[in-house]
Amino acid sequence: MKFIKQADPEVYASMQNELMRQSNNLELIASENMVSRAVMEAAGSVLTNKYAEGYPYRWSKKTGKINYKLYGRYYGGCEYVDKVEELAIERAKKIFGAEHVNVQPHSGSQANMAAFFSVIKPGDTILSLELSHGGHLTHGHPLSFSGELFNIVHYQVSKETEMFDYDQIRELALEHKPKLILTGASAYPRTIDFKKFREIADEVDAIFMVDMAHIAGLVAAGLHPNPIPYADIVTTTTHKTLRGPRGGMILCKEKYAKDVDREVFPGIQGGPLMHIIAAKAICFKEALDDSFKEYQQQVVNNAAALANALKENGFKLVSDGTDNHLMLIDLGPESEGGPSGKKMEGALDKAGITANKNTVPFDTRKPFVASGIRIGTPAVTTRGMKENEMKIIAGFIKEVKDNFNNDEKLAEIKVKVKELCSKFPLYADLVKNNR
Ligand code: DSN
Repeated sequence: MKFIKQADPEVYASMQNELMRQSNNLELIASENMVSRAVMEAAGSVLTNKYAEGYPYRWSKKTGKINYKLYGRYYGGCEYVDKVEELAIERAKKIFGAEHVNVQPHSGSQANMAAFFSVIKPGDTILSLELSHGGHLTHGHPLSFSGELFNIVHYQVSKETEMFDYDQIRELALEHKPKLILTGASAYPRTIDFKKFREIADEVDAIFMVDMAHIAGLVAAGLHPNPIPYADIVTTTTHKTLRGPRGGMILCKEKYAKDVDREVFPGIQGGPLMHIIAAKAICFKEALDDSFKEYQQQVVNNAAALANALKENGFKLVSDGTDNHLMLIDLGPESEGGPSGKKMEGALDKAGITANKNTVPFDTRKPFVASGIRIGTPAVTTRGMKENEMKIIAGFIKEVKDNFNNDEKLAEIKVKVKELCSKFPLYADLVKNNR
């Protein structure tokens, strides 16, 4: 970062501090990961200079299919970025078996917005998972565009199992006749049965949409059922388990392809971020390699090992465990006297462990305080940690909980965390060069 260091020492200092935070801390935020140097290089490349409104293809009048030989941009000089976007699209189609892919959404939220606009209209009814039960803001929260523009009906998880109750979802669908049924979650530790959702959607003649942002890497590796065969339209981010740059993507059946393209551009976005699309293309190449499958298997194995070790340490987990890359610790209600999610998040931070507070189903605390902590294994697995380290991490989390008000003790744990992290170096050359 020699140019940043010279041009802007203040930004440089913060970036340097962030590098060291990522290097010295245990990153357990379930939606975060650490990208390869190739992905990072693309995200910081000359492609940031290029305007490329439009697409690297046009729809052929003859065949009705996309044709990469036809110029589909509103700017000249796009011949090289065209190739990059084509590579990203074709690789994503191959990974997930999708009929059509749009790699231009700047984020998961924008992917969701464009997806909704492609298939339904403002005022239509959406049936989706409630945020406090593991859903996402853009799945209909009143403060999100989704809640403002659409009529939202939410399903929740079962009070007994803390898992999806497909009978309840079906009943709500029959009662409210939604135009669109949406599944996918930010904090749901269990496998989602897309076939059941499809059957419910068919029964009420609804569009079926899946937001697979959290599990996309697992899906790519065949470790979670693929929603593509069942859903009309699927959205994802590329930076979570998929381990690419921060961004979004839409995958859909061919019959929705033109509408999706039109809603992304010019519907809700202007120029695509070509440097990020290059980084997505590289991420997809990595995802097609056998080593990616091994990585995802280890993510799942580590999550299972961490969940077991947490339970052995006396923690209660939402739904009693995990099938995927994440788990939710239920810290119990205020009356039990333990820390809230907010307090625990702060204590973990002081110990060099990064996670986020999260509501648990039927939470009695406010969302900003919350009674849960969400934990995921994608980032620590990228660093090379395995089951043995998961046991050590569970021990750290237990120590933090037992000492959440004791800053001295938390500082002692932080030293142990740093020692563990030093055995699994992250961006070692960057750390060395910038010290
Ligand atoms: N998807 C959220 C998360 O899981 O952290 C962020 O939008």
